[in-house]
Amino acid sequence: MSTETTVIPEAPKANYGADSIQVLEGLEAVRKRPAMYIGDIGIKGLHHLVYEVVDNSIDEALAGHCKNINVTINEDNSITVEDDGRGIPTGMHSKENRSALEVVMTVLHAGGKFDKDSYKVSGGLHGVGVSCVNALSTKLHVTVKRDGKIFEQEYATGAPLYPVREIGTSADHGTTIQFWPDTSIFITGIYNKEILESRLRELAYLNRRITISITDLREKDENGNPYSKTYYSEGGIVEFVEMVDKNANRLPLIPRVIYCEGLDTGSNVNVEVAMVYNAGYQENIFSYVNNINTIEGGTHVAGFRRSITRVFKSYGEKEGLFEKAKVAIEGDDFREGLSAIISVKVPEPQFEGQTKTKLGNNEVMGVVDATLSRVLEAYLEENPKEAKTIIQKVILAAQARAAARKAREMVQRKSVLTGGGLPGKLADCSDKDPGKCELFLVEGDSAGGTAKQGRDRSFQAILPLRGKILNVEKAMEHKIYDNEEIRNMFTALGVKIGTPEDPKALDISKLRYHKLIIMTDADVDGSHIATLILTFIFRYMKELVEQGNVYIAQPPLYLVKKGKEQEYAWNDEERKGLVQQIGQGKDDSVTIQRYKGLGEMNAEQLWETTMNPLTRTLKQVTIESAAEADRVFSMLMGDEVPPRREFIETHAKYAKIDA
Ligand code: 0RA
Repeated sequence: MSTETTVIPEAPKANYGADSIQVLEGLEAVRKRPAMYIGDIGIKGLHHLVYEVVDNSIDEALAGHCKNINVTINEDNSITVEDDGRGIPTGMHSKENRSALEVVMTVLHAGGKFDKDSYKVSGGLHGVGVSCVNALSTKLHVTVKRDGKIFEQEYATGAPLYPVREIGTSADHGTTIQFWPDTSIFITGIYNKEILESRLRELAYLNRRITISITDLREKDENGNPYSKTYYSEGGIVEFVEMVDKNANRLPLIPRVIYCEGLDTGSNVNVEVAMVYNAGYQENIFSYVNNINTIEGGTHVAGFRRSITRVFKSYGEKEGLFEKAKVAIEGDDFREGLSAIISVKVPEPQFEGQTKTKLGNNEVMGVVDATLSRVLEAYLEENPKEAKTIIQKVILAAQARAAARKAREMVQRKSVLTGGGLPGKLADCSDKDPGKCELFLVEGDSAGGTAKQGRDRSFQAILPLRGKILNVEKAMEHKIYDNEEIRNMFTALGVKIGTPEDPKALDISKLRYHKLIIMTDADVDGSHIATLILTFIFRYMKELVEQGNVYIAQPPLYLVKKGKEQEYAWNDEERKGLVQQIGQGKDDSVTIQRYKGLGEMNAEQLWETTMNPLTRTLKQVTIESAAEADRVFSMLMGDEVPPRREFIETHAKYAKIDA
């Protein structure tokens, strides 16, 4: 037997109370209130279990002990995560009088306390550790290769089935964890490989030189080989930012990505930034803290912005490049067409904000600013041609911003002039409580008319939109406010755009409807219009998506009829089922009506199938990953037709079902 003893360092005196409380908190607490530990018990929480285990392997890799991480979705929807790290220590734990492995697997928050020299950087958004995964699994099996031996232990809902035991010898080292999520806790137990893939790919970019693979044993090709993908990035976030722009068909303005990395020894904060300018008008900044996408930003993003503004401004002034600009240059102007990845590793991150994805640690701001500024100053001195190109773009951005502000003020002024500020085409609802009200954005005046007849006017408002709305991805900002359909959306919703301090900020406290429902035809044109509307919302009213206000209506595709009996079908499978059920298998006695447009339904049918909250299905639009959402919108609305067509035809990926 191994004689190794792992000593847990004493907690600092000041923290003693909090620390002992954590240990007292048993795994039973996790099963009682799972959402408190892993966010939710839906699809997100289910996938979070995988991230929680993978994060531990990533920590091993960041400590320099692990090169390969393999994730397998097994046929029974259990998950196996295997790494070639040091292996979880298996020796007797001096205080607990049981194996350290058992302590790591069964005591909340125990994972990080073993290794005082390396802080845990990943640890997930909730950072709850692998014992939580154990608590939420009907069964978990851990295998450790370490010190020439193989050890194992199994658990049921977190309780060990037997003490850690030795089962063989091996010259390798590493940890393998297989777990079976408890389907009496989770709403669904079915894993989605795309969700895992996009997170694993992101992790491979954020933590360069780790090979991360995913295998899905549920999906085999004709030769019986399972679906498998491997992610590895030599260049890390430099390749990440290149990929983000390339996928979105954005052309670089400078030939190579600007990159910096630095470790501040005082605070132990590590900073990495990769940035590049492109010919577009969007700002695409993706920030991460300990591998977590901080969609609300925070002090690291503030430090980044401060550095960009100050360094470019002082360079432009010193070189006399702003003299002919005739407009005041503002901070925003330095970030038009800028794509960047900011990745910081912070020992004790403080997360704030509505979704707890805003970094609060003040010390990080100065570290990011200093690290980036040093590299940017050198870059500008060494690359005068690129420096000039960037500054010229900044000046254009400032001029466009001045034009956009005028256009925006026109939106506000016009809405005041038209009395009450509501667009003439809006059929408003009578209830004034935004929490109860819904606004349907409807494709075309004729479907708009049907919707007006079919709706419940007490809480449902209708705004018909004419034809294709403007593609905001390709238009400059001032053009966007010139567009009548877009102005109507802003004024109907009641949100105000722009404050003197932040001209693009949205004041959503005045939002007049808490559900915004896009209702278009169930064909390719309809999906295109829906994506145009979604793109506009994503770029100009992102907060609405983040708060879960945006939905897509799901009109049926077919009406299956026989005599007086009739049922609706939303897909081909349902249609086939109905033909079986209504026509007893004989589809020639049955009529199938294919709905191509909303206009083919009468008001009653539209209400019954698509608008009545008791019978309809809505898809709620959510942002799982800001980088992925940006990629999709740029791809959909960019110049290249084939990927767009393919995407539209296979349907909106971001949408999840809301009963
Ligand atoms: C505690 C201490 C050490 C490593 C680990 C836990 C560890 C946990 C997991 C979970 C999945 N893979 C893992 N690999 C390692 C440090 C071990 C040492 O000091 O030798």
